[in-house]
Amino acid sequence: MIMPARFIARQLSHPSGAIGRWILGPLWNRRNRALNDASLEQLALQADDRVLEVGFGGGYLLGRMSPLVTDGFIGGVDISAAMVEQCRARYRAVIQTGKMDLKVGTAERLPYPAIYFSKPAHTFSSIEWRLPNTTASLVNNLVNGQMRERDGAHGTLSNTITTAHVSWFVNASTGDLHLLPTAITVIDVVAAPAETSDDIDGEPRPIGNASDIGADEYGSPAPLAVNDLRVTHASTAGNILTATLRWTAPANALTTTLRYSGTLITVANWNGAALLTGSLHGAANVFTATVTNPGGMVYFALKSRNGTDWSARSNNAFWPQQTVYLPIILQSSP
Ligand SMILES: [Ca+2]
Ligand SMILES: [Ca+2]
Repeated sequence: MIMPARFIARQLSHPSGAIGRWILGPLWNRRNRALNDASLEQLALQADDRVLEVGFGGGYLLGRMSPLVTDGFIGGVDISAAMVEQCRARYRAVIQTGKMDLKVGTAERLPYPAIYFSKPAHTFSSIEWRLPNTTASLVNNLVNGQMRERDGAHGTLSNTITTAHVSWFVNASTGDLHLLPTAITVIDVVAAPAETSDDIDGEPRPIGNASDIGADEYGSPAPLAVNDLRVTHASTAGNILTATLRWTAPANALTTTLRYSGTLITVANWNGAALLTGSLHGAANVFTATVTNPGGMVYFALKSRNGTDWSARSNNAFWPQQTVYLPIILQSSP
């Protein structure tokens, strides 16, 4: 068969259709067999590994890896829809078990945006910065592959971890890459850049004592301050005041702490106000306080906690409440 040189070159860069399927597939396999055998040896695959091959071509390495990765997962990405179609047919049985998935894509635009692969089958980069005259700042990245420059670009790295471990994440096999509390290598160890005020969940950074490395900030944000604390019922017996307090419980609150004082409770004097309860459930929205009335006003305020972080102080509720009636002004006709 004679083909124009330009046509062959185009087929090699992006095989398609019958020619790609029947000629270039087997050709690629033969040419790359030695390279693929070397890759396979380097990988030292375990049964439960998660492997990604970028540019699987005729699928030779997929076939070599499949019997070894019996309890894991093999992902494959190739730029050629024809090669993907051919290999899907060839490995239909494995694909039907859910242990292999082949997609059209490129290394630059992987169709696995949130999947942890324990062993990329060919060396590719988790993050690259490229093009001359580029100066990149790469901060607080958590990856499990190399990061590198291309084409003469410049980059400065800080707080980079390239050895992310599968055990640090909630469920890497399903793409849930939220951090587990055991990921102590990356939790509460850095300051987030000023431009990065939230995490991949849209939750504010930091949560806990400091920010975390990677896309996820572990934990729940501090509860919002309660702003509708009020006394809904009160009675006195001698100098004992019994007051029912109500409020709207904020999200993320695990515990609620209530205090009272004979003076307005401020941020500065919060710790000096007398403790009513420090162990009320975060979802509670009512509390009956029994206090000795020092005479004059009694002020109440609360803070909520998500386990580690406090909310701001609530508004003050107070007793006795004073009801002010505005005068009615009649406008008389002249
Ligand atoms: Ca944190
Ligand atoms: Ca988060």
